[in-house]
Amino acid sequence: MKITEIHIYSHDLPVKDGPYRMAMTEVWTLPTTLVKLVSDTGHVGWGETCPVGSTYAEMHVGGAQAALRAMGQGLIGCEVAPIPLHQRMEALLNGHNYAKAAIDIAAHDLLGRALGVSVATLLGGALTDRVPSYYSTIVGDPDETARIAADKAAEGYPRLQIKVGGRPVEIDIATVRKVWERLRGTGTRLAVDGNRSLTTRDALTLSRECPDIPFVLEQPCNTVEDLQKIRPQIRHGLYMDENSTSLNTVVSAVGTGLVDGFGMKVTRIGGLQPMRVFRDLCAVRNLPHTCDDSWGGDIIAAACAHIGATVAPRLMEGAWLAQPYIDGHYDSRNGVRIEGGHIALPQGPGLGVVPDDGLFGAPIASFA
Ligand code: 0XW
Ligand code: MG
Repeated sequence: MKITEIHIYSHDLPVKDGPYRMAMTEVWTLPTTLVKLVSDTGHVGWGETCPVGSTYAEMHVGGAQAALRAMGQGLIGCEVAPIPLHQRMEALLNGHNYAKAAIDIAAHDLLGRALGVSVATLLGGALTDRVPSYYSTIVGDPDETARIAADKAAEGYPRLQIKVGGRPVEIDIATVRKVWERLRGTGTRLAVDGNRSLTTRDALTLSRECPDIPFVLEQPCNTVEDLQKIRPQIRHGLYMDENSTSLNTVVSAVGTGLVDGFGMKVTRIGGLQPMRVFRDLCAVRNLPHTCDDSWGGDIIAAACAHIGATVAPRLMEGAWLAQPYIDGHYDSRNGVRIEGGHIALPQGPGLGVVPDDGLFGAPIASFA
């Protein structure tokens, strides 16, 4: 089964009650990029990639679209199967994992639809049909953040991620303390995410001032070297998010014991094929991780839910979705939703989501 057509679409996802605010990023509207693959058997598959602005990670919408245009023609005639597809993409373009991920997700969707099985089945098999999510606060006022945290825990989220950074560390410490006052005894797991913004000094202060609060510290500082520097001195588990840009970085971080887990994004690592390798590496070393993405609509949400469903529940830290921040769905019947802090695994072949492509207007590029 070979690729005969590729269509690329651009679509805006405005942030509901925006902005979405992290330490170094504030976004109001996210332009997402969708990919539709058609095979010589007449099957269709959808992929998506949606960087959360242009400073969160080494990715931006212009880069995604340029990379997809650069690869488009060379992918016509390629086998719709993850391994030949990644080989072909590597031969066409070095890097740009987040653009390759959109093709990879579309190929998994198409293959699943052609074989009549779900993407989770292609990835090894679902262990659950109710995938845990987690809620992420924005960088905000300590009392307001604690109120939101208590509400979201009561709603059923098994885990919360509190954003910190971009301000005096004393406010971050006060925020984490107020959140913990509300969460203690609820069993809700807690991550504190600096999104690369803290100095090593402030990361150490935050950890030392909260020795009694059992959070994991997610990507507090900018570089792998910063993480190596604080690692022996912090009192909390250390998770890597933005620095884990490839399987190579993951292998080093896992092999050297630098981290206790990961916040992992499907598009940053290059799609579902590398994501399943990542999942299996983490399983070997008993490392918990998320299965999510930086932003995106129903296609990204479904991809995260399918890979998330295949992770051993004790290692699954949740699939964050942008859905609570977005109005509407690509598929009005089977749109992916979080209810009670969990995601019902989309049913049906492939991703289980069939977008109404009328929503996206004319393609910005097509290849055949
Ligand atoms: C909370 N997220 C999954 C969504 C935002 O894009 C940032 C990200 C993170 O954990 O850094
Ligand atoms: Mg993070």
